[in-house]
Amino acid sequence: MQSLENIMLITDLDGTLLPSSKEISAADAAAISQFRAKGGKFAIATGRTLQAAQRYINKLKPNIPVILFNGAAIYDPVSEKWLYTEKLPADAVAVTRQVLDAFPDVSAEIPRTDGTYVARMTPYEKEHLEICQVEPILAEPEEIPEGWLKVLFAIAPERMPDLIAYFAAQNWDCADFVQSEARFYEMLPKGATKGSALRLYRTLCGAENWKITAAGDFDNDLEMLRAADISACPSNAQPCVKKIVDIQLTQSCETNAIAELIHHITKSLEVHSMDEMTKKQLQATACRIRMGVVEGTYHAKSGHPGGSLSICDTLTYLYFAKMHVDPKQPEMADRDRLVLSKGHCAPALYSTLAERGFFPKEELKSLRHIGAMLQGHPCIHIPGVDMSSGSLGQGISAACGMALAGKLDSASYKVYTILGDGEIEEGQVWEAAMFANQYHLDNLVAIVDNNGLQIDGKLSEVCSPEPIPEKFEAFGWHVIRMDAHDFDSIDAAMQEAESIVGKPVAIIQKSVKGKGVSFMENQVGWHGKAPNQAEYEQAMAELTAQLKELEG
Ligand SMILES: Cc1ncc(C[n+]2csc(CCOP(=O)(O)OP(=O)(O)O)c2C)c(N)n1
Ligand SMILES: [Mg+2]
Repeated sequence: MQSLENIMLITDLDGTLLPSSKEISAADAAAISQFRAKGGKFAIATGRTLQAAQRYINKLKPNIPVILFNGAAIYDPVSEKWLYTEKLPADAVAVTRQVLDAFPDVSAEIPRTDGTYVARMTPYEKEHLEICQVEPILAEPEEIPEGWLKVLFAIAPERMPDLIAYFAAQNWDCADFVQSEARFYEMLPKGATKGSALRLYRTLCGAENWKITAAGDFDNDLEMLRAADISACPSNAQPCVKKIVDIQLTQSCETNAIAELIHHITKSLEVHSMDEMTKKQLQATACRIRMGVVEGTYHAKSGHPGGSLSICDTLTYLYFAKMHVDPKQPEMADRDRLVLSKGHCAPALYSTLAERGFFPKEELKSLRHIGAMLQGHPCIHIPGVDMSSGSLGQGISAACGMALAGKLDSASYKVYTILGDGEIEEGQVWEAAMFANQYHLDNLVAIVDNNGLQIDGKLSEVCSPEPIPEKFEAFGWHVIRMDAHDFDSIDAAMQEAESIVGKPVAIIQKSVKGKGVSFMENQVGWHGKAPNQAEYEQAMAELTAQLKELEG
C-alpha cells in the first residue's frame, strides 16, 4: 500500500458531502478520518462562509487549508489564518441595492471575514441561516463596511429564472455571477472560482506535487473539477458536471458518495509500485528492442530509427507488463490492441513483437526488403500488428473505431495508439479526438510521443501543436503526463489510465528522439536515415554495454 502522503482530496459540501439533512454520514466521516490517518490531505471547497462551514471543519478536521466563499478565500483551519481573500469592488453595494429594490422577495447575505451580514430577511434566508447555524448582523447594504467576500441572493426556486434573467439583462461587469443551488444566486469577485482558488492553492499551500482529486456536484464546482488532477461527482450531480468529470460515482450525496470516492482513491494506490527486479528486466528488454531497431534499419539501409528509439520503453511496458496478448494467438478476440499511428516507427513495433515471440527476430534483418514480411510501415497481415498505418493522422481514427466496436460488443479489451507529436499537426487527429469524447471511449488510450522533433526540424519551428495537454483536455480527454524513459512514471501513468471512467485518456510522454544511442539522441538528422556500418557498430556497442550493465 502506497502512502497517501501526496494525495489530496478536496470536496464541495452541499450536494456532494452533505446530504439534504446537512449532517455528514457516519460512513463518510469514518472514511475521511481514515484517509487523513493514512497521511492523506483532506480539504473542503465550499461557497459557505467560515461561520457556516465551521461545524464541518470542527467535525472533519481538515489538515490543510480550505476554500471558502466559492473561491474568494483560502483559510487555514490549523493556524486559523486567512491565506488569501479576494473582495468585491465598491460597486457591489449599488448592485445589491438595485436587486433588492427590483425583487421584494429576494434577500442578500454578505459575508466578511468578521461575520455574516444580512440585508433583508426572508423565509428562505432565515432557513438558510438556521441550516448553517449562523447568527447574522442585520444591516442595509450601504451600512456594511467594505471587504465583502460575496453576496448570496436567496429566492424561491420558481422565481430563480426571473432573477437570472434580470441579472443577464443588466450585464453587470463588476463581478461574476453564478447559481450555486436551486435557491441561491451569488455575486463573486471577478475571476474568483473554486477553480482559480485551487490553482492558487498549488503554490500557496506547497501543493505543486500533490495529486489532487476534487469532488463536486454543481455548476460552481466546474472550474475546480477542471483544475484538479482527477475529478469526481456524486450520482446526483448536474448533467454539466457529469459530462466533464473523470469519475462518476455510483452513490449520491445521500448515500455516502465521498466514502465511495475515498475507497476508489485508496484502491487505485493499492497496486504496489514496480519492484526493482521487474524494472531492470523491462529496461533490459527495452535495450534489446532498441538493438532490433538498429539492426533492422541498418540492414534495410533506410527507415526511421529516431522516432522508433523514443517509444521503445513504452512499447516494452505495454507488451511485457500491460497488454493482454498471446503471441501464439495473435488474433485472439479479447486481446488488447495497439495501433502505431506514427507508422514510420515500425522498426520499434516489429522489434517489440519479435522480442515478445510473435515471429523470429531473424525477420528484422529483412526489414524493407522486396518480398519480405516486414515492410517499411506496419501491415495488418504481420502477426501481432493490429492495424496498417503510416499515413500520419489515420491510426488514431482506426483506434477510435476499434474502441467503439469494443463498447458496442461490451468487450473487455483496451485500445492503445501511439502518435507522434508532429503527427498531431494533422487535422484528422482532432476529428478523432472529438469523436472519442463524444462516445466516451474510456477503453482508448492515446499516447503522444512528445520528442519535440518532426521530419526536418523542431516542432516549435515547423508548426507547433503545443500546448498538447491543454488541447486534449479541451477536447474532453483525461490527460496524464509521463516520462517516456522512466518505468516508474510509465507504470504510474498506465495505472492511472486504467482507473479513468467515462473519458478517453491521452498520455503525453516526454521523450528523447534517438534515445539510447548517443549520437542519435535529439538529432533531427536521424529521423529517417539508416546507420552506415561504422555507425551501426558504434550503436550496437553502446546498447550492448547498456544491456551488460543491466544484466550484470
Ligand atoms: C499524411 C502524412 N504526411 C507526411 C508523412 C511523412 N512523414 C513521415 S514521418 C513525418 C514526421 C512526423 O513527425 P513526428 O510525428 O513527430 O514523428 P517522430 O518524431 O515520432 O518520428 C512525416 C511528415 C506521412 N507519413 N504521412
Ligand atoms: Mg516527433
